[in-house]
Amino acid sequence: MITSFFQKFLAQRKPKAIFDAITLPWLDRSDASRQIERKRTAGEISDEESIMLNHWRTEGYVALRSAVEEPLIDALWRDEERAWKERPACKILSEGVGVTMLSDCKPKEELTHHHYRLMDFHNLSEAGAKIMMHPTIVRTLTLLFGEPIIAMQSLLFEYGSEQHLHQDFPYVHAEIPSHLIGGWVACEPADAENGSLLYYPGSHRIPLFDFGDGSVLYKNDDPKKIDAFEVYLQEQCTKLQKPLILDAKKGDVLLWHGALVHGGSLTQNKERTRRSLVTHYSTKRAYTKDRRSYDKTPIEIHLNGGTYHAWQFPGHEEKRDKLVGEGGVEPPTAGL
Ligand SMILES: O=C(O)CCC(=O)C(=O)O
Repeated sequence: MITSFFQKFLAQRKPKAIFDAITLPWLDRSDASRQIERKRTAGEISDEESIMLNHWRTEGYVALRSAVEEPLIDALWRDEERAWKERPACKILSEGVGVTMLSDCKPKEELTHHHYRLMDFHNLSEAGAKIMMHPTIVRTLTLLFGEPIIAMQSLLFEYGSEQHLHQDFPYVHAEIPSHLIGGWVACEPADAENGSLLYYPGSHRIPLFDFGDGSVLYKNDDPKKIDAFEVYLQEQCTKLQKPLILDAKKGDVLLWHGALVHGGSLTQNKERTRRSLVTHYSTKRAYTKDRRSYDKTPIEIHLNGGTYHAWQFPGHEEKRDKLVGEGGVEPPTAGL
């Protein structure tokens, strides 16, 4: 009785932000290593998968080397090139400008900076959708979440983002904040010189930052909270091992926990591109509406055992039947 009063008093004095314990993904629970071993001995997962799942549990990321076929990546970038010429309905996020339509954007050569990304290009490019929902990626995500998965959004980067250290869940809102995984597909070699992904192994386990009233989410209310959050992450990460900079070959994939601290490393050679496709994934349970059209019933597209949503936007048509063929080796025909 005294203890519980004391605990309650302490909890009130120091508000904590925590993920809801009931809905935590299975690998974030305290019995995860026992559950992995149980599945391995029951033959539900292989020895290699059990090693990967334990790595995820302690480090917060997994690398899938040579997972995506190069012709599929080449098809995606042919679509990207065409999009800049033909300017279909597509959003672009660029530094100092925010989100605009691609049709309103200056020609690429006239942009004064390289920090731009095409948003949800998978809705225009069949190759993009096939990469985002690649069977190896979907299978791994399904193992990591332990339930059916969905892609929430994708970002197509041409150059290193140089994005500050962050965790994804405060900004990319799943209905269950702990149900979030980031995926990064190297569309060409990436390393420290062209500003590859930088990440702190094990940082998915640091105490969560309180954005106010115990909330783990940033609600676009006060940019000063972002500054405080970044200072907090930096402080927490100095207690961990040194960050890694992803050294990737074309077709390599990195999946990271929604709470892993990461960012874009500073680009040493500004002329060198760093093509990559980033996707944020959740579970079907935790992402039931399309964030772009909250008032509409989402149109689900099923691919390779995973799901994503069609884009319900005036002027956009989801032309799945006319896009790049199997393997991504045909030239792109439509969808742009
Ligand atoms: O690709 C990068 O440089 C950073 C991407 C990232 O941090 C994100 O999309 O969450």
